[in-house]
Amino acid sequence: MNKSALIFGVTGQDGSYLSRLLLKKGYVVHGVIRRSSSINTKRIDDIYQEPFTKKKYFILHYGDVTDGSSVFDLIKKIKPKEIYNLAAQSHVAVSFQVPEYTSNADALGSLRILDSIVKINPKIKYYQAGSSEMYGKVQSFPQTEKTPFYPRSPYAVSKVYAHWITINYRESYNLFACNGILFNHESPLRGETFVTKKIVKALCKIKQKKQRRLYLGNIYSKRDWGHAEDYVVAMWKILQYKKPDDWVICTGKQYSVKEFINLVAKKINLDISWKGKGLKEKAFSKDNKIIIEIKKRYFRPSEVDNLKGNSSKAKKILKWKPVKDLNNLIQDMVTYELKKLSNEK
Ligand code: NAP
Ligand code: G4F
Repeated sequence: MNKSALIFGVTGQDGSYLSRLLLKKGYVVHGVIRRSSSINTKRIDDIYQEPFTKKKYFILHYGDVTDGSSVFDLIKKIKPKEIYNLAAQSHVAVSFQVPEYTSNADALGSLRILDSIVKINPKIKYYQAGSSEMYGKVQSFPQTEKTPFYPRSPYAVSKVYAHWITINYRESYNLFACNGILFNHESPLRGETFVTKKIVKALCKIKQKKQRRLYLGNIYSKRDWGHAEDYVVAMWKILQYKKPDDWVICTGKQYSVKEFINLVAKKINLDISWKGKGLKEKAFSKDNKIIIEIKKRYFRPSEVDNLKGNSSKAKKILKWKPVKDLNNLIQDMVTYELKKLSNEK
């Protein structure tokens, strides 16, 4: 009998990598997609199976974590062994623009799934996609499972709710419900408006003279960036461990956004030099043209300046460690972007 998993958020970066991992492991994977006016399944199109395929191992269903009845009905119909809740309005800056929707999806979405599990089958294992954003204004350094949270955005506050409701349901109803506290993870499939993807995409285009300028916000915040391909392995391991628990998943290395830009520029042999300070700071090309400008509109009402995790617990107990470092990550992202540009010729 194949194991079955249900992924909320299957069309996202992590949903795509996780689906591939589970399919490789012989799972039947059910994914929840939302209706949208234009098709948004490009990250999973290559593993999609026609509805008429006889033996289906990748099955998509319409649903939405803001719609409790669809959540309940899907879990009841599919009866999966494992549920991965990756569904979220996951952009921190956007969460200040749509705080109520973000809270509904990111906080109450988790509650809806957990409550359905209790009512349908409390043996279903549950993974909650928690975030290092929950540490926000960091209270200790580096951050571990014991570091207190200090969320700094509607997104992060919602994730803190999801974290604690997962623990509460675990303790109240004896659920196998786990929190992964994942630090930033990127890949060629990263959403276009997250800073790493925005930088790689723009610098590759600038190098080929297909774009003139890149506009960014705070380039002095620091992040612990890993590769999504490694992080979905951690999600799976978390649900295979003998008991439910909460886990920090990170690389333990930290770089600023500016350092990330310099590394990408070096990788594609783009000469850049920086001049000025604050909003007047700019990056120039070899021929003295402005290629990067800082714009106030990309700053957040409150920023998370400094994230760096410690995943010793996952390393020791789950035997998880990242395989790809920042150099591998940048290489993968750059290769993907350059190939895409050459296909556009
Ligand atoms: P992502 O690319 O933005 O994907 C989010 C997924 O959630 C998409 O499939 C999206 O569907 C879906 N979704 C959004 N609202 C939904 C709703 N109301 N009902 C059902 N599905 C909904 O995010 P990601 O980078 O893969 O991250 C996966 C999860 O991990 C998210 O919960 C994120 O907050 C969390 N996380 C991410 C990171 C990171 O660095 N990537 C770090 C820590 C935690 P559409 O395609 O239809 O929009
Ligand atoms: O790439 P970002 O938007 O990621 P952020 O805010 O760290 O959130 C991501 O990681 C979290 C895990 O810690 C996830 F939970 C969350 O879902 C998401 O995946 O921004 C990174 C940094 C920030 O400090 C931001 O202010 O880059 C800075 N930044 C500077 N200029 C920018 C820009 N961010 C974006 N998105 N766009 C800019 O132009």
